[in-house]
Amino acid sequence: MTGSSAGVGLFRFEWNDNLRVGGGNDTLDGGAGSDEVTYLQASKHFTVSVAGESVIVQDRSGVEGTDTLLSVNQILFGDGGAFDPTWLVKATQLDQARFVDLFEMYAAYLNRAPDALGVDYWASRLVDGMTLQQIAKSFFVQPETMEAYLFHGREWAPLSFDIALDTREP
Ligand SMILES: [Ca+2]
Ligand SMILES: [Ca+2]
Repeated sequence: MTGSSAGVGLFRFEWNDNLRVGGGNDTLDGGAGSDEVTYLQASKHFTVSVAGESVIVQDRSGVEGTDTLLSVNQILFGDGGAFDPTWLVKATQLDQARFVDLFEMYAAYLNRAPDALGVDYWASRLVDGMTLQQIAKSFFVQPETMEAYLFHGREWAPLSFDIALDTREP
């Protein structure tokens, strides 16, 4: 499926679709099924934000316009970059205090500031009902975490952070 180069009013697709939006400003509703939207430009050209249930994908180079996507499960970029925008939408439902928890977890476990997509992914898992402890466990199976701990020669988990977690959730 291809959107018009001038941009379109509204597309709504009720099956599993792989959609190629055009150059203008498009509004696209994936409808039912599992939907992918493909952009030809590399991911570095895009800014992705959330407005309500929709994801706004802006091509800062101007080539692909600014598109409003609803019910899309995967966005693919020309450089092979891909992500699930439903994380972004869900992440916006998380309250500020729990975002702070996530940021602290990044600092404690990975010793770095979180990347935007990583935070949105884990924020969406919190909204899904995953606990901070479960997320902490998931952090440990990531190669980056193991490397960070080997590099700094620390014990397996920062003790102070474990205590913080224990007091936070019953
Ligand atoms: Ca669909
Ligand atoms: Ca477009």
